[in-house]
Amino acid sequence: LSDQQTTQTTITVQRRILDTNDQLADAIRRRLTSAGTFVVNLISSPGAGKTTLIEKTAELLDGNDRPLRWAVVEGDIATEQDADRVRKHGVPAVQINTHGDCHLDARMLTGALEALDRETQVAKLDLLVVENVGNLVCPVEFDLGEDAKVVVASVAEGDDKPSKYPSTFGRAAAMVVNKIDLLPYVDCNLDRMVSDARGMNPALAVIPVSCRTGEGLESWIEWLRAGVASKRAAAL
Ligand SMILES: Nc1nc2c(ncn2[C@@H]2O[C@H](COP(=O)(O)OP(=O)(O)OP(=O)(O)O)[C@@H](O)[C@H]2O)c(=O)[nH]1
Ligand SMILES: [Mg+2]
Repeated sequence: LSDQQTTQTTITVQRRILDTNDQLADAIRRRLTSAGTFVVNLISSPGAGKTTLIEKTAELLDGNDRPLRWAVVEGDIATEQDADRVRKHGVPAVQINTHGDCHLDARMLTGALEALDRETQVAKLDLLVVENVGNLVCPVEFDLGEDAKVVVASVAEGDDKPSKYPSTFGRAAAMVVNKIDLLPYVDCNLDRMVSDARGMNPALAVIPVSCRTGEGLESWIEWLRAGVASKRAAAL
């Protein structure tokens, strides 16, 4: 095969994979839209704090006078560790292991929803949080039928991540800037980070938080509740 033929074949195969994914994602979106479930796809580089944010969310929602019915799907290349961390908070969680794939896809989420349905009634959930595989590049290309992609950026990674990963930051509905307790110790210009992200995505909600100190987490919970309320209203 010539280089040109190889390129065309590669593009055709990639297109088919994404088309199939989109069809499965549409089916998930239809199902969870009729259930009125708000679906969040959490994306970040490894270690930015996705699972910790989910754990803190569980703590803040636990015992709250406006409880939410929610569940979590965890995506990792290997181990059940993140799902175990979430289950310790009494939140139903299903772990997907991708065995090498750097992102979740809609087929994997379809299987996880079947497993979740055996533990809790998915049709009755207010909120489903999907933690994607730690990676700022590939997850954004695969629609999971979510309502919102949320990118978690930690200040420890530096302020240049929005400009270097424009697809992910450009297509997110919200950017949670985590680990702000570390700002005195790391070289991160928060203003630059926010203006770079907003420059490519003016509608981006920006939520600075510290999962360590709890600072800013009430704004995160309010953002989630607003999403849950509007999805619920649309389903009525
Ligand atoms: N100082 C500080 N550390 C934090 C904060 N949030 C999370 N961490 C720490 O950061 C490390 C990684 O957190 P995780 O929540 O496991 O990160 P993750 O994004 O889920 O990682 P992967 O699932 O591997 O992609 C852990 O040691 C957390 O305790 C924070 O706000 N401040
Ligand atoms: Mg994690």
